Amino acid sequence: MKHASANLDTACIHAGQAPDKLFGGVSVPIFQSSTFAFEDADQGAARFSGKDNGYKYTRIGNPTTAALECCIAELEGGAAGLATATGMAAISTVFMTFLGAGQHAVSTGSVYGPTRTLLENELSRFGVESTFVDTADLDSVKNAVKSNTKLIYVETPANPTLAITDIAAIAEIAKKAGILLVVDNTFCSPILQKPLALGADIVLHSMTKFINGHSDVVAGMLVTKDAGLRKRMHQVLCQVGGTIDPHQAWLVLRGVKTLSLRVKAAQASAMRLAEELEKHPKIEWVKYPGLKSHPQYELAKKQMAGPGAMISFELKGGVKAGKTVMDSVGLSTLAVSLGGIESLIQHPASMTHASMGPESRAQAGISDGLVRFSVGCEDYEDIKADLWQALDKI
Ligand code: LCS
Repeated sequence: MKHASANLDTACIHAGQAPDKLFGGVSVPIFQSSTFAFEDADQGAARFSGKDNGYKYTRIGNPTTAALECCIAELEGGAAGLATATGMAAISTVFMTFLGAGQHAVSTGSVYGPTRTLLENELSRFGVESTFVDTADLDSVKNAVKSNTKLIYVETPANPTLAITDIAAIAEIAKKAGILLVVDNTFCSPILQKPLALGADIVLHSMTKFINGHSDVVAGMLVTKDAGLRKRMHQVLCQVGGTIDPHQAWLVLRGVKTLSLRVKAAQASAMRLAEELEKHPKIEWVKYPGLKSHPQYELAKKQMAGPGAMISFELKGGVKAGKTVMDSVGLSTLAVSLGGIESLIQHPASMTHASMGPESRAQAGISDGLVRFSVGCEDYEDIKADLWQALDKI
């Protein structure tokens, strides 16, 4: 591919994004067309039979979307990408493609709430079984794998506990069992973690988060180690219809150009903020992969290129104190989602992970007082001053 580069800073800007062949536009054109004209009936038939790989209908494929798929596949070091309308569309495509009635998945317990609910409450209606474990504990993963297990699903760092799973070790377990390993890399983005290089078969993203980075798009992406896995998921996605719109794909291409810059800037502030929060008298504990107090600090250092921009903390005074802080921030926005250019704060137990219910949350280690902070790219001192004045209100 033209402009391909092993350097991620460069790849964010150029991968899949060569100047267009028609007029030389430096920005990838938005092919905002639902359908594509055929020169004649034979060409139409050839496109549908697969003899001609030209475009036919945007639910099945689109040039703007293809540029984005190429870009993220290159950033993740994969063979192929498959863009989806949302992160959940990517997740449901994986489950619907590789799980059926009587088959079983093992998943990280502390995953994004709707991922767990999809398996536990919805796919269970179709006979899909699932077991949720602390995937940081390798023995509990080994013990959970059964003869009908088809895939292991890992989110690391996990939302919102920031627990880290050893991807390479889980890949060994999956390989031995002859099953797929799928990793949700949303919290890291390809700038900080490369699950395919560590042995995963499929890596997925909510591109709503760091990859797009501007809190103005919902989108998802699947990247596969080999093209065959993409082909099968594409078949399912085309039938189910969770396709990304070309304009949405273009917005993500625009966002991804600054991915590396944004992740590094936010991460630098997150590191300082986590260190200072840990010393704050009103804080019970802080979870951040860059802190030595994180139970998997060494593993995070080995597996990730940096600790990222997500911090979870618990306040002395529990839920009441947390509410006070969330109602008192000014610069940071009280909103769900994460990985945007702006700092966002939220309460998982009553917001993003409410659908899981209290039992699943307790099993996953999501305490009622946990507050999640997505550090943005504002000036560090401004972020800190705002959070500190909110802490003063407790
Ligand atoms: N995976 C992770 C790790 C997520 O955090 C989310 C969304 C998804 C997948 C689903 O992506 P979506 O369909 O929303 O694009 N996480 C959210 C969160 O923590 N707050 O709001 C959304």
